[in-house]
Amino acid sequence: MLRFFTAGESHGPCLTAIVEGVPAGFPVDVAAIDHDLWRRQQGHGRGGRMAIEKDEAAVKSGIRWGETLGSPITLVIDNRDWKNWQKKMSPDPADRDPSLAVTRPRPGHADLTGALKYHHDDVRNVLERASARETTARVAVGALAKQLLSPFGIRVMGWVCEIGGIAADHSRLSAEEVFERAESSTVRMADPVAEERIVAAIDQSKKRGDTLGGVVEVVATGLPPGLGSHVHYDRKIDGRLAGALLSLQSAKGVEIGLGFCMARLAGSQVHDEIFFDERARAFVRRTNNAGGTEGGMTSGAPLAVRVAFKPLSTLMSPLHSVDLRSKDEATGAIERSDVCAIPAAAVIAESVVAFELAQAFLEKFGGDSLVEIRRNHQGYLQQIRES
Ligand code: EPS
Repeated sequence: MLRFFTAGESHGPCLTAIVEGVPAGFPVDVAAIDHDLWRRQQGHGRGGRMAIEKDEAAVKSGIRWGETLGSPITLVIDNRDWKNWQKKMSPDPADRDPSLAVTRPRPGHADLTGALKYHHDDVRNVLERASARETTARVAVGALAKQLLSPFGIRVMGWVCEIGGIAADHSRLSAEEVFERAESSTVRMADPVAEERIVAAIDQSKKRGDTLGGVVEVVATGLPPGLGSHVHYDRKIDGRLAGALLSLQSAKGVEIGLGFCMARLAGSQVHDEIFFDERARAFVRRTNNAGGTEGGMTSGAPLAVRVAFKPLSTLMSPLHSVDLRSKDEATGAIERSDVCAIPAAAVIAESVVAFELAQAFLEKFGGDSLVEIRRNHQGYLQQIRES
């Protein structure tokens, strides 16, 4: 089974990911991992940290001469900011300095609940790991996952749909066109008119000491029918995608295909009718309202998932809070942060989807090497063509 762990604090020495269950013989381009790490750092609305960091993955195990060995792959991304935090984040008890404690929890962050649950009276003990800096490791893992999917023609693409209630109009573009154009957009979308309004909204939000959330979309193409399964709750691809996406910092909602809109329409308006294309000898649909999943399995149509992210909870004009120790009225602590990280969230969601799909893909076509998996994949596609 493909699985991974991440470790590391936001201002610790590094972030580490260990990916286990990667079969042997897959070519890995580390520069492509670094490119995704770079993409995660971009976007209008990012804060001072991104000027300090230059995220790059160092491969510590599992890859030799550009190919996976079948052993666990360890990726390490150094935090350049660590040099400014060595004492504050030191494991050495001699460095303890109670005057550095953060005691004013920020509404919306993990601060208060984490402090109560783990019995901390210094919120830094919670916020360092709760920080979305952890997604750096998840993007590295996702970039690797994409390289497990690409030999089979599967592509995973993410972009921004809306920020601060201002939505992009992508209705006349194909997924590939949206993706390509969004790559050169400062808010990762393919609508220059909406982009201009959003950049202004982010700038205004910054002036007010406020933050903005938004919605991102991920589309995956080239998927075979049948990843995931209808037979049990924890094998359903929809649930696995939604669970993984909702585990992202600030994520508050996930919808697949028409999603919540479907609830307001009649069955005859939403379900994708089935036809048979004699020439291609394949079942086809003329619509994809289901967003590429039916019965907990990929249908073979493009997967389309959207994720809603709340605005970041670190406000430069902070909200009402209470001091953890004195219980006095206070305002939430101010940490250096971003005004809007939705363009980065699109890259992160893309990475998370890539991992979940790679896991389901290897489950279906599993084997110990690329050669074996290729044979299984081709055999299955032929079986479908002949059925
Ligand atoms: C970061 C994500 C955010 C940033 C962090 C870097 O994390 P959080 O969820 O804690 O707000 O704030 O930057 C800093 C903590 C900093 O010192 O600027 C990321 O995506 O790398």
